[in-house]
Amino acid sequence: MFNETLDIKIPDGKVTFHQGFFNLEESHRLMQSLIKTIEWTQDEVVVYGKRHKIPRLNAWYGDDGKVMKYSGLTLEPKQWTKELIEIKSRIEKVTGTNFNSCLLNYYRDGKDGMGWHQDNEKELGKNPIIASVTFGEARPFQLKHISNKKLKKVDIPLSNGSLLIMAGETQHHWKHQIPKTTKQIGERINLTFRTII
Ligand SMILES: O=C(O)CCC(=O)C(=O)O
Ligand SMILES: [Mn+2]
Repeated sequence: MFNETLDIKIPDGKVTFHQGFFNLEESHRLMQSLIKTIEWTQDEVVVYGKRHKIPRLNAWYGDDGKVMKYSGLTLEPKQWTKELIEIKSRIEKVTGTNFNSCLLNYYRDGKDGMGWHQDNEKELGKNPIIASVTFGEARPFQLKHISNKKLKKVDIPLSNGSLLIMAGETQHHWKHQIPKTTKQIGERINLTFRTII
């Protein structure tokens, strides 16, 4: 694994990808501690009046009062752990942003995933900077433009120890997803650091 920064050239958005942002030793250590120390839950959402468990484990950490609202859920943040503070400081240095919250997702295997969405909740402000850290199995992160159907889907393999930064107007014009797969694959943890206003 090598450290490399790539500017992903997309219209109407700004996406930067740092491969090997955390080295192998750090990535392994951080993944193992996150598995143990994070209070993972599997939330339920209500779609057309039916309750569904979301296909992954998740957790919400952050500064006091920075609640997260999605699909009718309101999540109170848990208090930052030592590992989360370590990861947050590292990415704040490169992004020049202070993050006050973090959504964690634990994809246990290929049956876990996340459907097409935008991170455009009004609590995130107009053009949010979202810093996404991955540990474990690499999964394709796909982006599709919302109005311009001529643009091809963008596929970025989010590898172990990588950091992806979405900024500018990305959340207005693009949706993103982590597709499920029938392949036998290992587990993956993703952390998206955000600033809730
Ligand atoms: O797991 C990922 O890489 C994507 C996570 C994501 O889109 C989110 O937490 O909003
Ligand atoms: Mn997202």
